[in-house]
Amino acid sequence: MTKSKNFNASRRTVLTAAGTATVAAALPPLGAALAQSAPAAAAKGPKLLEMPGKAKLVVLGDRPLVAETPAEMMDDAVTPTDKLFIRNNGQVPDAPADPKAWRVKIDGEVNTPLDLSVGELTSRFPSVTYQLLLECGGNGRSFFSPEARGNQWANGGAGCPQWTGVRLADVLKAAGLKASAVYTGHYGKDPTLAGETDKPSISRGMPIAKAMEEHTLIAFKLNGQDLPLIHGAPVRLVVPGWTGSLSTKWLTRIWVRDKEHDGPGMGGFSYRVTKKPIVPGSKGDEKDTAILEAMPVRSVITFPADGTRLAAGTKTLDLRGQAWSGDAEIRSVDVSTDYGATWKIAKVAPPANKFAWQRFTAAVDLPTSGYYEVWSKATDTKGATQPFAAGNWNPQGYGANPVSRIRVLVDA
Ligand SMILES: Nc1nc2c(c(=O)[nH]1)N[C@H]1C(S)=C(S)[C@@H](COP(=O)(O)O)O[C@H]1N2
Ligand SMILES: [Mo]
Repeated sequence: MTKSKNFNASRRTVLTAAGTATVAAALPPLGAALAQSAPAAAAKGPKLLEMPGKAKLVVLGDRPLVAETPAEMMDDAVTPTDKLFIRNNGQVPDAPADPKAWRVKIDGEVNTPLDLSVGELTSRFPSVTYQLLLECGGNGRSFFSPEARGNQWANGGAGCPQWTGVRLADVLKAAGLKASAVYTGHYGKDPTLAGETDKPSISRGMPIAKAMEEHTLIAFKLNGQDLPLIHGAPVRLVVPGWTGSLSTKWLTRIWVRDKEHDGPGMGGFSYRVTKKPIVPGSKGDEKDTAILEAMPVRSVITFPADGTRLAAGTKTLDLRGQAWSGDAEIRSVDVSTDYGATWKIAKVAPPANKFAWQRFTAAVDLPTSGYYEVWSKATDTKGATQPFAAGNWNPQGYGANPVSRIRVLVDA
């Protein structure tokens, strides 16, 4: 399929005058769209979520339900609840009859195991509110070539809403960590895909230092409202900046371990990247992997939408986007309209707090009519930057963070 046909295919969803209409459906990931060999498939567009309380997210899978946020829906400073992505590994549990009576256990390497109701949790420990980045470990996976196993996320497996909860550190201190405590193991109430309730659909954990970080929360509110069931009601972990799989929904237990946790989702190639680069598409060696912890630096252009047609005579474009890096702040974002030949420095706002994404804006010149790709590239305070192509291919496809790209057409 040619680039011009691609524009035709997307015209039905795309604005006709600069910055005035909204895009109802996201294009497939850029690489896939341009390589698309079946125009009919592209014209049909992605499957969109139909769920009360949720926006029309792009459905990546039904069983389990996985849905991502199209880039142009990531434009809000604070992610509204309806636009937050969804990632389940099993089924969604039934809504608790009495949320305040829901219990969370803290056991293992602690002096005093705790078994707290949500009521006790919220009355015994101070509540804090932060804007915190939640990002699926597989975010960006679709940019890998060849395709890696798993949900084919573009950049929309991430969001930055406001969370209210108690600090996990306060709860762990109340339980009293033993000297042997080195890792956590998390459990939620969701049945497995097969419907089993006696084993976890996923059970991941983190080093104690991350558990004790002041922004790591047992959260009970999302954007000031009780957590919706789909996002983990009545309580969930929020482990900002690190793989989203640590942010256990429907939280029932934190097992403090004396060694690295070994629940489902900790072994094999799950949430692991290869220690040395391997041939893309090859099998790899499980023994030569390291757990993915912090998510890599990423920027996403959130305005205008990919595939936007700009009115004839448009000479400048006011771009907007979000940028973040799991464990660092954003130092700079550069934007290009000529495939990276030249770059312009974007304006980057400070984060609302640690682990919040940062808004970038730039006015870029479009000297003539015609087709442009607009790229954004973020660099974090540790000096890590986005590569031009997803690197460090690994079998389950973690850590793909190439430059963000949109296509615009200035009509002659
Ligand atoms: N109990 C439970 N918690 C879970 C999951 C799950 O399947 N079960 N999925 C995890 C993954 S992989 C991600 S990316 C985040 C997604 O959170 P969200 O659906 O609220 O966006 O939840 C995490 N917490
Ligand atoms: Mo995830």
